Amino acid sequence: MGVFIVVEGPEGAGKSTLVRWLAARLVAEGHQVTAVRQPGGTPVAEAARKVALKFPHEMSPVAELFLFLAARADLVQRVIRPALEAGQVVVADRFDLSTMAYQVAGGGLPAEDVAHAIRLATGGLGPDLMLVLDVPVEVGRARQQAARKVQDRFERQDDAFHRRVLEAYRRAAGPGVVHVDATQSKKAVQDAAWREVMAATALSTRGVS
Ligand code: Z5A
Repeated sequence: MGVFIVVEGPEGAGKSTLVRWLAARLVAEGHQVTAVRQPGGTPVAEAARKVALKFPHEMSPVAELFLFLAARADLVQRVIRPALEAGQVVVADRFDLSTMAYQVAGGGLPAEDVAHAIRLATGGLGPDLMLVLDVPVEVGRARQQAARKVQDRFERQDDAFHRRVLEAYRRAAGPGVVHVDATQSKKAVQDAAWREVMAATALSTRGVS
């Protein structure tokens, strides 16, 4: 069985940047790596992503939840599980904690019901290591603006929504959960993340041990 690493955090925290860097570093160390983003990564998941993020009309919160979970179910079954079974390191940009942060803390859906639905979608698959990048809402927004990112439905939500999302990330705890101060330089974030990857997953520097 391979190793499953998830990078989580609010918008503009630097998740995609870190996932790209971790994947490249792991490959350079001799590992086989699959990097994925959520929602996305299969034809069904990319189609669900388009509707979940770009649909111009109102959508019921439960419909939105199931779009994210449809995307995740397909990605887990068709990409993540096969890669782990082949002994690869899977690095994911977002996973279940995003759903608990955005749809539950942000959107107000009931936590227990959503947790059940997530288990159905993933078959209970969880990461070996979850790096939660922490940045204040204003810092993340400023980074997105500097990068000229086109806003999606979530980025247009009000500040109160984004603060609830951030608080949910800050409360995250449990086996394998590590919080990283992502206001630091990219290099400092990468160094901190790499230390955690080494410590938590017992990866050798040449191939999975
Ligand atoms: N969503 C949901 O509601 N429920 C779910 O279950 C799931 C997702 C899975 C996905 O959007 C949306 O889906 C997301 C939640 C919702 N909503 N929003 N908004 P996405 O994939 O399009 O966007 P994102 O995940 O929020 O990505 P992002 O805005 O691009 O943020 P990021 O990946 O964390 O940041 P980045 O692209 O790596 O970096 C942003 C900029 O900052 C870039 O110019 C970097 O060069 C720069 N950067 C990165 N790190 C640093 C540091 N350390 N210092 C300075 N500058 C930095």
